[in-house]
Amino acid sequence: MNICILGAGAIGSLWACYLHNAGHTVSLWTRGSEASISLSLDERPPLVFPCNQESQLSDTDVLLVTVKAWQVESAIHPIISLLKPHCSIIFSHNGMGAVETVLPQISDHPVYFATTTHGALRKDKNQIQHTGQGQTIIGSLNNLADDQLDKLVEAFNLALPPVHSDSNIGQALWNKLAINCCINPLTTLKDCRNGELAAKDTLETIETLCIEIAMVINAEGYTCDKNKLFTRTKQVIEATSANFSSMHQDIHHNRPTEIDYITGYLLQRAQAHNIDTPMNKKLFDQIKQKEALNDH
Ligand code: KPL
Repeated sequence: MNICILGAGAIGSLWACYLHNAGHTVSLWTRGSEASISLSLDERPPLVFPCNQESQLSDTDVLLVTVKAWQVESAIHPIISLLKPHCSIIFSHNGMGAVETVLPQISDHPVYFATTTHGALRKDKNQIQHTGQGQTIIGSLNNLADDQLDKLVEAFNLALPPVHSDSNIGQALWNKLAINCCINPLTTLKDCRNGELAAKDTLETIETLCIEIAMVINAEGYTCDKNKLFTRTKQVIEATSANFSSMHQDIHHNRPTEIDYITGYLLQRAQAHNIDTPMNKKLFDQIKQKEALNDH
């Protein structure tokens, strides 16, 4: 397939290398004007990808959008008219609420969401490290997408397994969002690695967050048990103990965070159901204050 990756960050670059190695023709699309980008995956010889080539974009079968939630609209808007009619569009980012804003503009395309737990680190512009094996779940976001879901899952699974399809992608997204609501703001405010959240007083805060989050997820019509969520959060804290969360890294590098699409999305849905979520609100306000001190 001809695959274009919109956004050459850590996860986008990781997929670019693995999809290329699986035999696909991969190009990149970035904010810059460079005509090619060289990427080495885990000390392997560099691969050179064409970049920002309109001819390549107009022949793309699959557009994989790996920019952050807050960049989705501005990144995809200028290129929609360049895509061929049946080009599949797969979004993959932390958080919820961003794709809804662009769905009406791309309703002629099969649209999917992919959520992944792979760890990737962009060591510099040309070096990408696969820091943690994970898995990927892909689900359809519109009716047009259902027909080709299996074919896409098979192609992505051959490139970087395991990849599964999920007919209830909303549940998978809420599961991920719940974990991000617990880990990302706290690691950012405490300026620590994920593992340090296992301290007793922090776990009490996380337990309160889980109670609030489970109420919202249930009100949205999805399944969430507060005790299971607490246990799963502790497992992720342990499994990713040496990592700095993505929100911690954003603040550290003076970038905007995804808070509006993580805790912010939870608060919006809580308000719609008249559910009180004071602990999540407190963390949201504190991250907003920290973000305002960044000059981006
Ligand atoms: O997804 C993550 C993130 O940092 O955004 C977790 C699961 C918290 C791992 O760091």
